[in-house]
Amino acid sequence: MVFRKLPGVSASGMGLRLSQKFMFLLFLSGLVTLCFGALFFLPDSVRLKRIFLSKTETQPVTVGSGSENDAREHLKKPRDQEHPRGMTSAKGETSTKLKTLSRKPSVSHEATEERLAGGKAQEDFTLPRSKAESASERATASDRGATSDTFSYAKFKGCLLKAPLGRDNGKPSDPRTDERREKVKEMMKFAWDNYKRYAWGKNELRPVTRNGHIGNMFGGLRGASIIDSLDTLYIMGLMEEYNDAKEWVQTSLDLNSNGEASLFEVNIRYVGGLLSAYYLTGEEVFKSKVLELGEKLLPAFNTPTGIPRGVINLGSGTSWSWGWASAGSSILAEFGTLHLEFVHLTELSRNSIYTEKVMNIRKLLNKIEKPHGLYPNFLSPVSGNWVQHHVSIGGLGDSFYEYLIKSYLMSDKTDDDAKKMYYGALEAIEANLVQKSPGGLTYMAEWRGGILDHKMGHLACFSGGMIGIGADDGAPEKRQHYLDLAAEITHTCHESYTRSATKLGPEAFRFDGGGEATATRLNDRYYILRPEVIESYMYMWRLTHDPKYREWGWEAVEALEQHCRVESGFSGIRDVYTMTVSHDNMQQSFFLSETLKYLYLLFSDDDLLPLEDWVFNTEAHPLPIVRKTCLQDKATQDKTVSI
Ligand code: DMJ
Repeated sequence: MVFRKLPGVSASGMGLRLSQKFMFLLFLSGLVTLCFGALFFLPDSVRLKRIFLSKTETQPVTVGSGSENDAREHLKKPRDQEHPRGMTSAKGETSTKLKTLSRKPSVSHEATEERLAGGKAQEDFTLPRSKAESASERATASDRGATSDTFSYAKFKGCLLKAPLGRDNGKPSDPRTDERREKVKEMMKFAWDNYKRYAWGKNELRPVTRNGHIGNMFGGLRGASIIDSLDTLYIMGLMEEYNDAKEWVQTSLDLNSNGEASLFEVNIRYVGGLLSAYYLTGEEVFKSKVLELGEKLLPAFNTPTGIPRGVINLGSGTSWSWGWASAGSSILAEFGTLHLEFVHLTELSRNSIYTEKVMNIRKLLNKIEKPHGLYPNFLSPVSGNWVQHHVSIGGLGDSFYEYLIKSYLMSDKTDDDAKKMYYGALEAIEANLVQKSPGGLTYMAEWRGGILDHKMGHLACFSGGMIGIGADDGAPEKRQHYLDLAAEITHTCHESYTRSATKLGPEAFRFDGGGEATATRLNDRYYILRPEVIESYMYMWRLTHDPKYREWGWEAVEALEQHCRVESGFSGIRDVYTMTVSHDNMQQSFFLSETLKYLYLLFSDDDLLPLEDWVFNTEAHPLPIVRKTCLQDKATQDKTVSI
């Protein structure tokens, strides 16, 4: 039987006309496009979206920022139940696609070193965008005149005024002080030994349950307690422990993580910790690791204004704003706490890109209009405008101010913009935030669009030390005034400790509702081994040598021993006002990096890490003052000799 082909009917056997088939295909492709398109508009929590989109385009898992929401997260819920928080995506600015780079000889010093060391990157020509961008940025920077000389550790050492560890490692001549210092060293060894025994390679120790904690602040990086401890172990002369830590960095610190990290936390703990370990010891491994890590942070700055977002995927370079930060804004204490480390990344790499990134932030902040001269805590990385008018010297604002004065000091007092901005900010803080309580206590209130919140956070207690170290460099007639203010704030913070049952201070204390320097809200009563109050004691001791600061430090040691020391480490407590303590089961890495280091320095002679040569980053990692003229003179001398 012969089938006759009907006119206008396709041969496909579907029985459709060509035009009908075309219409059908058009409809089908429209439907498919619509379905995939719709995925982008689904809320980020929808599972379907996570399945269909690549990981880097979905929302990352992380916790809050280092300045206010960092470590207390674990107090709210059991760690094991931590879950993703919403974030504001910035995928528009930073592509997450893989790019194939053409083979090109590397121009960077660190890459050369890596090749010489038989490093892993030699044959890897398919790099994620983050790598690609920073490689091209690097090339641009060197085109723009990054110096060709390499960093010389010997020259750097030659430009220090004093030996970093002093004459006798800072050993005090007074036997009682020496005994106290030995006690702090024992505490460090105890904290470290337990971390090593139960949590080696994890980020923190959980001292009650005797296991490790990883968390989600560091984007898959591990060993936060190791990196944070390197310099403390070294200055305390705990050399066996320091060597274990160094070996771990050599063999196990893997920077090729692909997780979402807090730019701020990675910078202050990992970059800061590795930098100071390098400057103190001259061990090349710390330098090569920190340069490798520094490069991974650069894509966070790829925003319309160059103000980085809070969260970065260390593998892809994609960055996000914290979901809790209003309208996709960046946090002052986070993007304002990069300067010290980034200047040193430029020093070590001889690549100006790092300094350019932070100078750009500085320029924007300098230019932008400030309400009453104050710097609000939230800024849009897209428009470069403030997002709301909450000002605080505590969480969300704190270390921005600290880094202004420390940038000036670290520049060998040449960075005049930093100086001007610091004293301008301090003047505005004094005019708007500094208060005196009816009981005569000086404190820093918070400012919400002109309305004062009479609360001071533990975090804000660093400001005693900050105002103290800046006292010498403002107007000469204000020197004593600044020293007095620094002493008053430190006194108030000490009061917040003495007014509690445990003699440890709460997370936040208030000056309204009848009380003074006391937490009135239940959820402000915890203490998580934070350093800020002790940090101010240390600076005030160095500046005044008033013995009360050492006594106050010793009170803190006794309280830590009594309430925070558990069988296998140190733990934060949930309520400083009750003697039947409940432990939070967390030995924060900053306890090893800051709290114990500041205590040790408090009971040491001033020539251990002298302030003439070193500034401490906000995680207490000492960074050397950059003596440009001296370094240049030394370079000229070298040339003369070699001619
Ligand atoms: C540390 O990580 C740093 O001091 C940071 O600036 C604020 N929070 C903690 C300590 O409290």
